[in-house]
Amino acid sequence: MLMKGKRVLVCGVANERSIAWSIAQRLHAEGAELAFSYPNEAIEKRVAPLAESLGSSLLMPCDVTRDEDVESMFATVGEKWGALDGVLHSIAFAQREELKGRFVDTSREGFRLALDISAYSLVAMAKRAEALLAANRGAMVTLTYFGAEKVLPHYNVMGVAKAALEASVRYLAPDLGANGVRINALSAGPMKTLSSAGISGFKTMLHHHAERSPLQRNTSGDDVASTALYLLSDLSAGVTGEVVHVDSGYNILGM
Ligand code: 0WD
Repeated sequence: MLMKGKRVLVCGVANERSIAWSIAQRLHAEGAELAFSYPNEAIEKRVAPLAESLGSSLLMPCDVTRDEDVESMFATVGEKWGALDGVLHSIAFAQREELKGRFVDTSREGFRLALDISAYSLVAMAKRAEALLAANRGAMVTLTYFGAEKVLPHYNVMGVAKAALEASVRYLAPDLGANGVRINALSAGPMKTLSSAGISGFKTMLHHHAERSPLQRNTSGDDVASTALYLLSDLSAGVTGEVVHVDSGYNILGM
């Protein structure tokens, strides 16, 4: 049991298809005690029964666009638990109209919102999580995608947001590392979830990935959960600031 006696805050479960949900289940199976957050009441209704099914009694509101929400979430964790072993950031958002057509048409507001929710939120969370994680030499993990590195059709402003997210992981690593806290990104292959449904042509991406990737299959929730477990447990004690690809090897291809 790699996570026995460890406490992890999971942010970004929207429903049972969420990547964060696959990870939460694996952490629980390895003995972790979990807390969850939700951004609004509609998602609270879906997350509450899921959290309960894993014996979690700590469920907190947190819309990451609001500093006061992030502040009060970590204050609550501090009051209830005193310290943390892990934080999972599995959050991203872009307006639907930005995920189709030409990137050059991205609006100022659409750009701001995507970067705020998908990249800055990690920095805002790291700032408040640091002291709680330092007590247990804990770790943070965020979810990213290949669209940060290369151009993919329709990923548009989200690719730019993921590039900012990955650079933020690198810049956060020495800050947090000085207190014994690690932070890494997990770059997952395309998976069918609520968020990915908003990307125009997503089915074609899935098909292409299964056909062309070295492992000749799509990425599963179990694939991602296993690597997240590694990154949140002591198995990766010497690893920080990395982007680890869990994509059936797709990113190594030239053609
Ligand atoms: O193919 C995919 N699905 C991939 C996803 C491949 C590689 C990476 N990722 C990333 C996503 O970009 C994201 O960072 O994984 C992360 C999780 O995405 P997911 O599991 O695919 O999607 P979903 O189940 O929708 O969870 C993302 C959640 C939101 O869901 P909705 O669908 O309601 O937007 O992020 C949360 C919310 O729960 N979220 C917020 N949380 C707090 N404050 C906010 C917010 N303002 N906005 C969205």
